[in-house]
Amino acid sequence: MKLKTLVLSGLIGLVSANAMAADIQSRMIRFGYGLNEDSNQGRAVQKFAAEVGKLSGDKMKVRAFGAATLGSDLQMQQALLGGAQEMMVGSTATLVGIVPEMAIWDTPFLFNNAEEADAVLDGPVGEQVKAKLEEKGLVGLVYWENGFRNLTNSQRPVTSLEDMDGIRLRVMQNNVFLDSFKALGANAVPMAFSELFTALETRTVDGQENPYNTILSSKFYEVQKYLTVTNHVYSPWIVLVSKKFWDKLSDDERRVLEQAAAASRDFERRDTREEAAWALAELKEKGMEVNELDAAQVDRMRERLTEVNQGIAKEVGQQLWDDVQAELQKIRG
Ligand code: TK8
Repeated sequence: MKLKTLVLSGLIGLVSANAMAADIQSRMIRFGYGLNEDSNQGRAVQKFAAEVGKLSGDKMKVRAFGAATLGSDLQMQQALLGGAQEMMVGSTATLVGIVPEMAIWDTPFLFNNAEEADAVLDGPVGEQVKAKLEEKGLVGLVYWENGFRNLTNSQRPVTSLEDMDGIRLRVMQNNVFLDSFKALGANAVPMAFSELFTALETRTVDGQENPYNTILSSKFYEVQKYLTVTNHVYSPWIVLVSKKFWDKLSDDERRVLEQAAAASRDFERRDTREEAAWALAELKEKGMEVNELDAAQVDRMRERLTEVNQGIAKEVGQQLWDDVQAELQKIRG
């Protein structure tokens, strides 16, 4: 054997020896997600699957199902609760029916940049909100970045608040989003992401809002002409495990999932930010007309959107609201 092969097989031997010694059974994990395989979400699920394989000596296998083939976020959540599906990733916004505190992340303009989001989500408050899932039958592993959301529509360039008037806008199935866009004058329609492309194509709705990455990977540019840079809210994704499945796992098996999730998070955030940095130019290239809002319009929008803040504080509890604000103060110095 060549030296390289020897060293390599030695290494592989080591990994599987560790996995062998550990208390790891052969496990099949069905992991569902909403976006296409060729998306930041799909790539990160692949990364997670590879890590789980590596850390478990290939005993634990992740089978990935993209493009909502296992159902919408809400349907997958139900499947996890019932134990019919082991894992998923989706927007925290779609979880508010199970854990109302998740609505804190829907606060318009909560974070000024991704660093603030990372610090709060990975810090004590983010952990505390994530931990609420457990008593409801879900285990939250890590937050991924969906990203800052921007507005698209097929009707007209939106450069002022008034331009939003009457636009039929799909929003996530979440009250904060519904109230926010009603406050902006849009005709907001809650709808699952899995139905969105068709709804845009058939003009059942005029517009939607999502990060550049998603507008690109879901090919919304094919059915949406206008994009307005609003960055109105930062959306996290959260990686979930069915508690029914989790309860069957040994400590070693749980550690495999936790370590793989942490690796996938770091990968996903890097990948998403790299893609977001060039995605807008690509969307222009694909024919979208991109509009920026001038400072006065941003202020007006911000003012209108923050009308919903009191409602959010009520929904999540004043204490949590204050804790997040305090944490942001600390970060901002
Ligand atoms: C994907 C969704 C998506 C979200 C939305 O399943 O619904 O608009 O941004 O990422 O969770």
